[in-house]
Amino acid sequence: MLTVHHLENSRSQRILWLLEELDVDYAIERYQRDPATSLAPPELLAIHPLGKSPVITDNGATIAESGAIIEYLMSNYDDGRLLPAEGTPERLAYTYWLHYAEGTFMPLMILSLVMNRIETAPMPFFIKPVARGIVAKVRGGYLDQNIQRNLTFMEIALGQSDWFCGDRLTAADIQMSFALEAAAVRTDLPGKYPNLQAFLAKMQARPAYKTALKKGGPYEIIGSN
Ligand SMILES: N[C@@H](CCC(=O)N[C@@H](CS)C(=O)NCC(=O)O)C(=O)O
Repeated sequence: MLTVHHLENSRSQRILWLLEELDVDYAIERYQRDPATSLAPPELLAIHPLGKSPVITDNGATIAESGAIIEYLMSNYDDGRLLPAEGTPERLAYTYWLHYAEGTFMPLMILSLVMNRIETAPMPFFIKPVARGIVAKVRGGYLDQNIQRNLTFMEIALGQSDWFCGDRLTAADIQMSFALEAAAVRTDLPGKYPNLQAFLAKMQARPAYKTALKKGGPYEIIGSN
């Protein structure tokens, strides 16, 4: 049976959501983060050499990387519901957002998490101003403007259609879900970007999303600790 190697509070939640939308039977193998470091446990390394989640195993294949997993699931389990037709503008948008989530936006969210952690890390008092100065430089000189530009870009995209690739949900929206949920805890998205907030509310209200949450266990995206 298709198995999702699911790390708590992580990106693999969106794979559970996708499988629920597709109505596919699957098993969940659960993994817990190290409470001190938030890293995945070594057991995940036995499944894939990078030891990250999501990973799925199916019919003898082991597939890592959310975008690759989504492509595999679309090829093998979608009946056309969550994948726009080939050769359409919606399909082009689908390919774009599927890659954009992890290729462009998530590196900004990871850098933001690292900066938050440096700001809040225990350290000798005389190091603090130095660390804070470095964080301020990274934020002021690079990170903040890139985050704002990307949030505005997505806000405009969602002002043009209900979902990222037109008027119906696609698997690219599911790939984008984690990016926006991360932005909701690491940026000023809440209260500032109405289309992004509406997207989050709409996706979180879907029955398949709620079922996946129940099956997946803890799902709280790490903000700063
Ligand atoms: N680009 C990869 C990222 C995978 C990734 O970094 N997963 C995180 C979970 S959100 C993880 O496993 N973190 C635990 C760790 O790094 O030890 C994907 O989308 O699958």
